[in-house]
Amino acid sequence: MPAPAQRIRVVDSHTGGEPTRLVLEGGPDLGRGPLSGRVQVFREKFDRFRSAVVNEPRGSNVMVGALLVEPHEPGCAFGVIFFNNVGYLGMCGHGTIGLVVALARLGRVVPGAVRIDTPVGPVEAELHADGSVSVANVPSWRQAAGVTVTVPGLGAVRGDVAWGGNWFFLVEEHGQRLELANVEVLTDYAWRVRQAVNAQGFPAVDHVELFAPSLTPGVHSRNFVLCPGKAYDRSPCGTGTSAKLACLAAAGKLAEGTEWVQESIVGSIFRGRYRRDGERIVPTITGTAHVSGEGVLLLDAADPFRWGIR
Ligand code: PYC
Repeated sequence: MPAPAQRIRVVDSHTGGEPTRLVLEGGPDLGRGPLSGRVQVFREKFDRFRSAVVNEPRGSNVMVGALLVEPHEPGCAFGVIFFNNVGYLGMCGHGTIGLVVALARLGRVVPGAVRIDTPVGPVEAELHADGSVSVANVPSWRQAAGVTVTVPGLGAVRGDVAWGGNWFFLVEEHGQRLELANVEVLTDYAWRVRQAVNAQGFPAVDHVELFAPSLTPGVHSRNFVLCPGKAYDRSPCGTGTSAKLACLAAAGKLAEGTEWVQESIVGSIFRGRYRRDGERIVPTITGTAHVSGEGVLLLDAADPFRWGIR
C-alpha cells in the first residue's frame, strides 16, 4: 500500500497575466509572532515546500506562491508570505490583488477594506464592487537617485534605487525596445544590470525595472520588470509601481493624489497614486485579478521530483 500523498489545497489566479498560487491548507506550521520572523523559519526549515508549490513540475519560474497564515499585526484579518522560484518576497502587489480576489471567491472577503499582514508590514486592501482591488502598500521611498553602474558589455547605466516592498533599480535611459517580442534581450540586459548594481553598492536590490513611454492613450508608462529568479513580471508589478511612484514623488514629477497609469510588457494595467507620509509615501495600486484554478497539489513520497526541480 503506497504512503498517502501530502495534500496542499490551492487557488490559482492571475493578475494582469502574472500568476499567484494561494496555499490555503497543507502548508508548514511556521509558529507565531511577527511575519518577518516566520519567513525566516520558512526559509530555514521548509524551503523545499516553497519549491514544491511554485517550481516545475507543478509550477514554473513565473509562479508566485502565497502562503496564507494567521496575522500578527493588530487589525489584520489575514497574513500572507509570498515566495517565488528562488526565495521569498517582502510584499507582492499583484499577489495581494490575487489573494483578495481568491478569498472573495471563497466567501472569506466581501467588498470593502481588509487589512493584511506581510513580512514587511501590514497593507490595506480594498475589494471594489466592480471586482477590482486597491492595495495601500507599505511606505515606500527613493533610496538613491541617479546611481551610475558600470555593466560589463553594456557600459554605464544610470538609475534610481527605491523600496516599494522589495528593492528595485529603476532605469529610464536604456536604449531597449520594451516589447514582448524582445523579452529575451530585455532579460539579459536587466540581469546584467542587476549583477552590476549588486556588486557596486546595492546588494539588496533584486528587481530591475526598465521604463519607456506607452503607445496606449491615457497610459503614462510601460515597464519591463525582471524578478529575482530571472522571470519577468507579466503584470506592471505592484511593488515596482510603488517604487516608481516613490521616485516620481521624490523628483517632484507627480503630485500627491494624482493618478499614474502603468502598463506592463504584456499590456496589463495598474493604476497608482500616493499620499505623503513624512519623507516617505504610501502608494495605492489598483488592478484586477481572475481565479484560474482551484485544486489540491499532491506530494507523493515515491515521486523523485515531489519537492520541485531546484
Ligand atoms: O506585483 O509586487 C508585485 C510583484 C513582485 C514580484 C512579482 N510581482
